[in-house]
Amino acid sequence: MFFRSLVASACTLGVLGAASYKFVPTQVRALLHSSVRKSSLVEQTDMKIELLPALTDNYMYLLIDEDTKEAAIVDPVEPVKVVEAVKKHGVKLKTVLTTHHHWDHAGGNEKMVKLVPGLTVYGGDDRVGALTKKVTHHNTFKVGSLDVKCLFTPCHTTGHICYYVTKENSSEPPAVFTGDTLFVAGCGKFFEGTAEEMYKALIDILGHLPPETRVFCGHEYTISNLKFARHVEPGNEVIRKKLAWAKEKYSNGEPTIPSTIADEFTFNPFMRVREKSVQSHAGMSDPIDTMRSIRKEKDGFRVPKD
Ligand SMILES: N[C@@H](CCC(=O)N[C@@H](CS)C(=O)NCC(=O)O)C(=O)O
Ligand SMILES: [Zn+2]
Repeated sequence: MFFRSLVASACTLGVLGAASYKFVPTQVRALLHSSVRKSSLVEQTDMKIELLPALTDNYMYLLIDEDTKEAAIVDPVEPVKVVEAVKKHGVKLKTVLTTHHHWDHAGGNEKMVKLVPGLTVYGGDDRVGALTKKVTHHNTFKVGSLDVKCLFTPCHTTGHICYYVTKENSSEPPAVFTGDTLFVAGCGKFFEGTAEEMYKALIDILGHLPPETRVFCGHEYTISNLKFARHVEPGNEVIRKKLAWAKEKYSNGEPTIPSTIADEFTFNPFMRVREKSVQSHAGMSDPIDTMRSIRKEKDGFRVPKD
């Protein structure tokens, strides 16, 4: 686990900014660019979403409108990989969707717009590189025939945006790109926000999306998140089953993403702060106090080996 501790925090580098990345030794940088993780494709008749692994545990997502073959890329931190995927699918890349300004998400924007001139770059924070359209809660726009709605979810950062994607009259599930707000079985650290804000983001905003909505998050943290979830709710069988499934996926280099909003309510402790089992673990009776308490606990949690 030397590898993990060495490269643990692309996000920390993000907080420090791109300049500090220059001082990371070359060997470590090479490790950051893992190539063993497989990409994968979620195919619907209305939209396709290619999961593109980036850095150690980040994801970029290529969103394709099947009707017009127009595409958007979420958090293109490795723009060359994006260009390759765009060529492979034969689509027109028009849009960049930036979830937040951290380096491991927005750090590729400047290069992305150089490689593909004319892109519209969306984001909710002036700190986002190459930003052309600043958005806030419930702003909407199109990617081809797909509708994108911005969900303002400040807490991990003050300008964090999730992107909710639907297609009119479709019988297939919508998609939401949750960046570092909602992870599979976890949530982002509260770098610039409060438990109240994360409660609003997870329960009031994301939690009210249609339950079948597919969740595409910013990092592959599922195994460590589920180990913490198991610690919070040792008696929750859904968590144990999901952990066994996630370990199997991970060992094959396959993503554990997407999940759904409905599934998150069954195993994600931060989505379950209204449950008695989670509240009693925290020694709290209020959901927001529970959110604050378990986030603090997870910040210092030593992830067990098994
Ligand atoms: N715990 C992370 C460490 C890296 C980290 O702090 N990541 C940021 C996002 S870049 C975060 O919000 N992590 C959520 C968490 O640790 O629960 C891991 O599993 O590798
Ligand atoms: Zn991140």
